[in-house]
Amino acid sequence: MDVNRLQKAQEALDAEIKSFFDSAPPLRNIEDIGKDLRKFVEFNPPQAGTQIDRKVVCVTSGGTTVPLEQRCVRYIDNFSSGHRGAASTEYFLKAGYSVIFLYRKGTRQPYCSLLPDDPFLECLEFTQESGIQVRQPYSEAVKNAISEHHAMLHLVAISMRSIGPHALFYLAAAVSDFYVPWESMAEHKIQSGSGPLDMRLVQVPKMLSRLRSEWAPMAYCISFKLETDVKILLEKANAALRKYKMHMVIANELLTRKEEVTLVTTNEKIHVRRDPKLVGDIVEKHIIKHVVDKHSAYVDNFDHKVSRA
Ligand code: 9Z3
Repeated sequence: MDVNRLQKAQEALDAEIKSFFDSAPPLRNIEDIGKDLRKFVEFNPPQAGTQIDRKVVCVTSGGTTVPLEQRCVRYIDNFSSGHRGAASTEYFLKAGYSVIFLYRKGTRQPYCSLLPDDPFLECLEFTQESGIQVRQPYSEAVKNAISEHHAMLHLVAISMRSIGPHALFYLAAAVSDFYVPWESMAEHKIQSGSGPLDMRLVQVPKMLSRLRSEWAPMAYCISFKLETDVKILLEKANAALRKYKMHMVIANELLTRKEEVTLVTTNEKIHVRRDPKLVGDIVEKHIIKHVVDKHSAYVDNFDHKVSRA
């Protein structure tokens, strides 16, 4: 692409991103989130002169919805359960990372996979002696879930930029590719009875390249590529790697996503699968092991370059 066309493409993307953010209703509690963010940064300062081992990962998890009305009655949704993000978070914590878990309400939470789907009804019992208590089979799982959640509550948001290469983005959320801009959205519930619904969805601008080039240029960035047709999966993952300058793209197919994935980087493809013979073995355990190794090598390489400069 020549310089002129490249600049035009940049300007078009800038305009799309601006119109995407302008058309969205303002973020609620933005001040509180900002406060948490600053607290987290102070809690997690890069320590000059010491070998920093504290790494921070931002895990995005669960699906995103596309509202069709401003006073939303209906929305377009996707399948993501949030399992990948929640399970990966557990392994990141085990590996010593601080985690910002950015998830969709109602999707899977770390440390809750052993709890029943309706924890309040299933986990609790009433006894004359001690009133309401956690039933024995769930007591260990509830204890783990409570203690880990408290640790994570601190970690709502962070300025990832300030910790340079120690920051890792692990973008497992299934992000909608299309949305209805706020100004063209019906205010009230769309009425039925007037024939088929004709609605134009606008493409969500890809923020990945912005994340890499401006928002956190030193961070290690991993995105996911999901397809239903395995024949095009690796080709699409490679294209995303190049186009958005990701450090790694994790390729998965809808039906086998809990069994196997391929970690694609510029010079290798690592196929990772869970061992079905091992009880409790999950693919996230293997993914995070490789991710932690790659991120460590990236940080070492970075520190090495800085010390030589
Ligand atoms: C994924 O591919 C995740 O692995 C899954 C996990 C959403 C499949 P579950 O939440 O499923 O455990 O049920 N996430 C990324 C999907 C995505 O939207 N990728 C974009 C794309 O494919 C790139 S950012 O274009």
